[in-house]
Amino acid sequence: MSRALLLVDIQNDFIPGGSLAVPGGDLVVPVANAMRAKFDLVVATQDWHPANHGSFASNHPGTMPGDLGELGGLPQIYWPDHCVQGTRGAWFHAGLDLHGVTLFRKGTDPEIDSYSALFDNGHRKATGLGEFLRARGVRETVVLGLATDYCVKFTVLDARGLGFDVTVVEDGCRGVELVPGDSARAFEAMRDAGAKVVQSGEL
Ligand code: VGL
Ligand code: ZN
Repeated sequence: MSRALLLVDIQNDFIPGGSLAVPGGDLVVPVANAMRAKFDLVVATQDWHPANHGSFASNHPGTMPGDLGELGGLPQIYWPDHCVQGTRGAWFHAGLDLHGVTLFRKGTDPEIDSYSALFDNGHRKATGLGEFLRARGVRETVVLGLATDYCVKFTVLDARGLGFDVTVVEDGCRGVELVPGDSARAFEAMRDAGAKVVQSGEL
């Protein structure tokens, strides 16, 4: 049985100074780098939006970041422009060790958001990451990154839904916390779905 490390969206726009900064987002980088040596297979996901992406408040006149709207028939939080394809904000934190890492991009369709690395938000299409992992004999995924309350959470829930064993590294994650307590609630939801939540030192 083999396991893979999933590094979720450790991109400049989610790091303090970025357009959708996650408090303490930079602190997950050393945790990610320290974990790498324990894994043969490491995947890094990248939020990768076109400039006209429908999750951006700027593409819905009269709305502001943080507003709740709609996209493709689903409720959608409108975000600041972030992780626009080809921009510095979409690239990984400069300190993240990407050696030998496989990249998966998501959120490329302007009409569809994709918090999870495995499916879009409406579960209409798989990204291919689930198949990629299965084809390599992966049964267990270890997940960390940004943000706890969005992309980490939905990646973990979808991985559980596909039948993977999932361990989340709590100190390797940070949340947006639009509402205080969102990260704690996200970890609860992940536990309820059967994920193990651990500290990096335990692995
Ligand atoms: C994310 C909000 C919008 C994330 C991505 O990576 O958690 N959050 N796009
Ligand atoms: Zn996004």
